Amino acid sequence: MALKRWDVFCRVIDNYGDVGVTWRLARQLAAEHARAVRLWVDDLESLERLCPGIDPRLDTQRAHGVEVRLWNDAAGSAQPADVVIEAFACELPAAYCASMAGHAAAGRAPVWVNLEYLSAEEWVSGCHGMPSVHPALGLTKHFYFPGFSAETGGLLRERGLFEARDAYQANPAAQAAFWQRIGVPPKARNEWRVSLFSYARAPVKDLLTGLSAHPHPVRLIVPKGPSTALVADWFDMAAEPGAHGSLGNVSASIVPFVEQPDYDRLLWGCDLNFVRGEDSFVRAQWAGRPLVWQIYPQSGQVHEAKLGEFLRRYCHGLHEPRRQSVGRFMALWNGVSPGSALDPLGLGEPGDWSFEEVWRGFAANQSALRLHAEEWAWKLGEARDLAAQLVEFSGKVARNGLN
Ligand code: TRH
Repeated sequence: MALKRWDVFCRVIDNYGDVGVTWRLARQLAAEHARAVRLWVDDLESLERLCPGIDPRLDTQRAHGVEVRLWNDAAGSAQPADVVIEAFACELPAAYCASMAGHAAAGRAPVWVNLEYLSAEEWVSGCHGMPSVHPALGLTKHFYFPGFSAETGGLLRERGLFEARDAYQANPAAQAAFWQRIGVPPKARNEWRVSLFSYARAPVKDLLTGLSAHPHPVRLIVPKGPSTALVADWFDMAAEPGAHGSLGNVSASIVPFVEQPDYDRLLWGCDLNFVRGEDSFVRAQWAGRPLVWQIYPQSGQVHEAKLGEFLRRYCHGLHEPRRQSVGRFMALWNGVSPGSALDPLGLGEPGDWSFEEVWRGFAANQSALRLHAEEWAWKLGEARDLAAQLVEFSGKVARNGLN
């Protein structure tokens, strides 16, 4: 069975992660797997930020080989595709589900997959691929978990991504052209470039204090977002793209929120990247450069276990004191409390470490952390990418009649 037609449903809860992941997946399914993909999004303005070619006034449009549809009330009456991806439990329209049941009754059940959020936690391997039968309709939905181990659904990674990254990182002229295009001054000698994409609660002022003590020039590059006001305040400059400020050794540039492929270039061209959520977090890993992750906060502090499990994997093989400086710095950046899920990492009591001291250790270890980040990317890149695995998984479900 060809399973040619795919529907991907995305509800934007907040920020850009939900649409960021589904837009990336939809493009890859179309470009690399020749699937006819419809991406249903309930908030086209958010998608427009990632892809300025999108016109939020249009209910239907094509972009990058994908049919982009506004998820409005009319979506329920669409004919179900061969494979239906429900991203992050976004709840398909009831009428659409009823049509899926109709197709199933006629022996043409669509493959129905719930794409879950990324987590490095162990339990994910056990739940990846699990079926669940809809109580009223009798349709089977499968849970698909992205992840870091071979027993999970993998990570989104486009074909040729590493080759494109390596070519870019080896090409100073291409980098200079990119920085100029987004309004960042040319790189000074010995300059350390740091990108900053974070949530509002990140201790940005502590970071700026830490950066001020750096022995070489530093340029902080901040795409417009929650941290821009704090940075602008520090440098006494406008909080708008195109603004630049300097204080001692540290300069800052506010840049526009760039389109998704440009954000990769931004990460590839920096020496250290502060990222958040899910998709920028994965992209920073593919960049092969040191990263600091601000995890999306969840109620009941459940995100702390996710952070701890990622750190356990990421820091494996890193020698002291690097392991400790990475662990402690990410704990501080995330405001993780004492006695938390990070305890098994043996980082000691957070009360005992100051931001300034931990930052100093983290900054001093950057050369070793860069090698580590390169190796980490290569190691992760040995696994098959999420889109390829998802295509195979859907084929299996259809063939085995498990849907
Ligand atoms: O924006 P995020 O915080 O998104 C989320 C959502 O909050 C979601 O509800 C939550 O569940 C999830 O995180 C874990 O972070 P994320 O995932 O990194 O998404 C940001 C997207 O924006 C990503 O696709 C990269 C893209 N981006 C650009 O294209 N250009 C830019 O300039 C920047 C800064 C980001």
